Amino acid sequence: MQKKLQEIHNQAVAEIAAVQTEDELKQVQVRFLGKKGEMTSLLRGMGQLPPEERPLVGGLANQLRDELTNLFTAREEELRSTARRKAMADEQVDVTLPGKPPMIGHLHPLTLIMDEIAEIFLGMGFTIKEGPEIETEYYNFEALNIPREHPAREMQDSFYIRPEVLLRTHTSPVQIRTMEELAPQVPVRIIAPGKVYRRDDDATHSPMFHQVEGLVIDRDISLSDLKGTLLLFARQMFGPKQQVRLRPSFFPFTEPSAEVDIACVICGGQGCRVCKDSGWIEILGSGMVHPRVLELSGYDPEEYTAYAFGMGVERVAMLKYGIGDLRMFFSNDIRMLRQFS
Ligand code: 2NM
Repeated sequence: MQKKLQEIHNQAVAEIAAVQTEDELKQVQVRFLGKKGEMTSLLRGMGQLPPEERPLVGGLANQLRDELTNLFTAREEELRSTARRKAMADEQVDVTLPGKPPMIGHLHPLTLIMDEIAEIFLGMGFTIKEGPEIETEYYNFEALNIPREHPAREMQDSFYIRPEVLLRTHTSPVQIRTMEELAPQVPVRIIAPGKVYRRDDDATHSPMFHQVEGLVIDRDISLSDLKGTLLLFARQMFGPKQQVRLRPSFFPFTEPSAEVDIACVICGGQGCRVCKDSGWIEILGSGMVHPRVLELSGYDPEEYTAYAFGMGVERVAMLKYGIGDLRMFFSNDIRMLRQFS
């Protein structure tokens, strides 16, 4: 019996030392001290002993049970604190490590150029006007003196939503709405920046693009006011020595009409691929607002004159940044966009 107690002791000590988790320890504890465990069955066997040996063996068994209970408690505490230390080591953060810099967004190059254009005209006393991108034929064509048979009216050039309703093909409807709103007040000095839509899609045309158009109405506004204003614009946009020239052109809504060229920003006027060896690049359409357009929107053409102009923002951005393909602005390639942060 005493030998058996010694064996249980040795066995338990070895197993307690070997376990690595509290669960394993619990299983060992049940096996040795539980109701159906080694100690219980040993104490049950006491009945077989001669009565005079029982007190001694009983005392030794109690002693062993107390000793094992203490060992289990001590080992449990040890495993618990090891687990706690490991959890804390896993959670440890080195606060001296450099952080991961967050990705910071920025304005799109077209927005930057549009803001820059707006800023130049704001500096000359213009205010900004906006209007709907879905327009009626009246504001988009009729009020601009664009006749029904005009090629620009053809279905294949515009996005129609339903008869007489379409996505605006230029921002001129904003000028018309402004004239209706303000007539016959003068002076009017506004620019209308925004998105416009045409059924085109290649290296130089996108179905959606951006325009900034301008309108100035007052008494005695002349073509020289137009030229002076656009020369100032070109010099602030492309440099103080920038030259401009006006070339006769035609638009239904202006008379006379002029295309505005700037000396080629790529070759400085020497002749290159971009300016097709002419030394000049077209950046704007412009003209004196047609008397019929003024009259339709409430301004007496006998009393007031006006000039207007329109430019493509993508075109200005391509020239300013030396970008060859318009589709670069809409492909959202992060390597391209990052260059404008
Ligand atoms: C252009 C060229 C010439 C223009 C005319 C008007 C309005 F509404 F006042 F008549 N707005 N914009 C105009 C004139 C636009 O873009 C190439």
